[in-house]
Amino acid sequence: MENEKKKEIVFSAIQPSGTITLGNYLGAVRNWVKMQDEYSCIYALADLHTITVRQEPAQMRKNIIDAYASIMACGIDVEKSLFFIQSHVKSHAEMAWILNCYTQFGELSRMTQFKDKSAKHADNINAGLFTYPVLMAGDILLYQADKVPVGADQKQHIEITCDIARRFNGLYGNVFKIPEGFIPKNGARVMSLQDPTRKMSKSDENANGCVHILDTPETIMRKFKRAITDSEAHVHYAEGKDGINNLMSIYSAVTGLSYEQIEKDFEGKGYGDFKTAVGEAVVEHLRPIQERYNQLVKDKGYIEECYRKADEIALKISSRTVNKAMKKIGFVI
Ligand code: ATP
Ligand code: LTN
Repeated sequence: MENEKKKEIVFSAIQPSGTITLGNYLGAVRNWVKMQDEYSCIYALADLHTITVRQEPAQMRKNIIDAYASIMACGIDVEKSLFFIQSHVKSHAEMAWILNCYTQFGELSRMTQFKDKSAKHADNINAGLFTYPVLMAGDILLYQADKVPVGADQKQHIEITCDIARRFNGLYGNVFKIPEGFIPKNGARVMSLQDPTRKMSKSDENANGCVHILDTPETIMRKFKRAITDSEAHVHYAEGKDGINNLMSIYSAVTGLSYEQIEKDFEGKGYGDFKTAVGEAVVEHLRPIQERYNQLVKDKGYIEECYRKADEIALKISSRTVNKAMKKIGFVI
């Protein structure tokens, strides 16, 4: 009887704005993989989101296919989960427009990611950058998702999604399921190896701060060996030791060891040994992912087959929600 219970729905997405980072993987994608058996999972490449920042067309095309193959290589199984490309499913743009009219200027002005990104791209503070969380809210609400696995930086966007959904439901009845964020205990906020007070990001200017899941073992080792730490040379987790805390959290996430165990294992050893151990553990963890990726990219036809199939199903599911919302609002459909 138990397994006849309807599975809860999981939705999440990632921008193909560059190569997938260790932060994306530990904060989000790894959980997507883990949730595939227990939940009915729907994942997307949020390519519509990426044009809030200027993209070079040929590079963007390449990034989309590479990101799709990378996520599959991380363990997203297209037989179990739906994995589609956002721009191929027109419901996303439609829902974003509708929800824009149920979102207040004031609440969008409070989004910290908007503040950060508009400071970073001061020459292009476009309306899309401002309404980005509304597109994201639509992504989630279209699929009536119960849970949304994301890194800690997306917490505020999940909250605004719930606010918009409650507001809409308050006006028109139960149209949207109210989702819940699902943020991992370990790896929710991987920091830059060069500035451990800032999150590791695909678009970091300092390439040494960010580990990409497809970096070669040599590159990964070099980046970890150069990671910024403090001058104490004692491996333990403590306030103010941002660099070491970050390395411990990465090490713990890939080995499964507790902080206590790590402190014990590295007692009397210096930071050099620890950095090497973290680098090696990450290299080993990523090795099978890189092998699968190298196999997958050889067959672009297969990749296309996978996303086309998923795009079609996603369109069917999401159109139902668009129609329901439009009917309630008063459109003649
Ligand atoms: P960009 O640099 O283009 O803003 P990003 O690297 O921040 O991109 P997104 O595509 O915006 O990545 O995020 C995809 C997922 O990865 C989200 O769930 C996000 O919370 C998670 N994520 C991103 N960076 C980190 C990080 N440093 N630590 C943990 N999770 C992260
Ligand atoms: N904004 C997200 C990417 C994203 C997303 C979503 C995440 C777009 N749509 C829906 C979860 C659910 C980000 O990580 N920057």
